[in-house]
Amino acid sequence: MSITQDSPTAARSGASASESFKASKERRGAADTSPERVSTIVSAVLKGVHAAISDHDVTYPEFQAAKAWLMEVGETGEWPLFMDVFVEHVVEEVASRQQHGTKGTIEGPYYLPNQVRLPSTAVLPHRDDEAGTPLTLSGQVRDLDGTPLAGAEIDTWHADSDGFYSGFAPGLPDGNLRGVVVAGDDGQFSISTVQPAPYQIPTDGPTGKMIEAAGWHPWRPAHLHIMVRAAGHRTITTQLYFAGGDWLDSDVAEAVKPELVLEPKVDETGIARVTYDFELEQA
Ligand code: MBD
Ligand code: FE
Repeated sequence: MSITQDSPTAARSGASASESFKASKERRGAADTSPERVSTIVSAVLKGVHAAISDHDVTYPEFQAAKAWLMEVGETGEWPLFMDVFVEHVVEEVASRQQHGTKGTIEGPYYLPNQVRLPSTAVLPHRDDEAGTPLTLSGQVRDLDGTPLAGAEIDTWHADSDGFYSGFAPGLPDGNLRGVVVAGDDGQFSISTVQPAPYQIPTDGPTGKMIEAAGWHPWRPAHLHIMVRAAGHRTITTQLYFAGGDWLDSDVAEAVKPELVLEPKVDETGIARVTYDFELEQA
């Protein structure tokens, strides 16, 4: 790890994640929630907060510190980061109760739409001197009944071998280690890239400071983010992890599922190879 002078600051990655979220489709007001349902959910959230205060004798200084901290999360733009790390996994768990096929998991704050489209056998955009173990993920996209899904899109993004995401850290070329791979007529794909490093929540922002104040660790295990789309099918948003990697059993974002852990084998040329097939249900 080289988290030295060109580490992304929390302010920058948090603010970039906020800008990216504001530009996305998932906007306030789009949920169409009835007043009764708003009342039910907001009451439940407040009840939980009230219970935490009452059960643990929260003091005035602690209450004021909490207010200052909440303001700082907003001012630094870290709400998307905080929400995706500490809350999204439960929303995903609820959504997944109705879903079949490949397991999903959280999207997180670092997806960017409209990345370069690549053929079914593809190398993700990377720097000439991109560090990290070469990694090739290949597989097939299928319907639940086994029919190959021709032209399915495998939209992939991941951190580099220092744990940084392009678009959210300084010094990385736009689109680095991001791409939309289009499966062939047989639904097959092969994506060559490099092994990502674990991701550390920026320790200099309010999310990182809260984690430190609680004595927790700020790490996510190494992962590939993948969104799989095919006409007439439900889009899967998921992540793939690596067996034996650090933080696999203690992901700060609680987003690891056993079905999503890969076991790549390094071949004689030094490339870590692994296959993973995606199964999409009809929309
Ligand atoms: C990430 O890379 C990520 O995937 C999630 C879910 C939250 C923060 C950073
Ligand atoms: Fe991530």
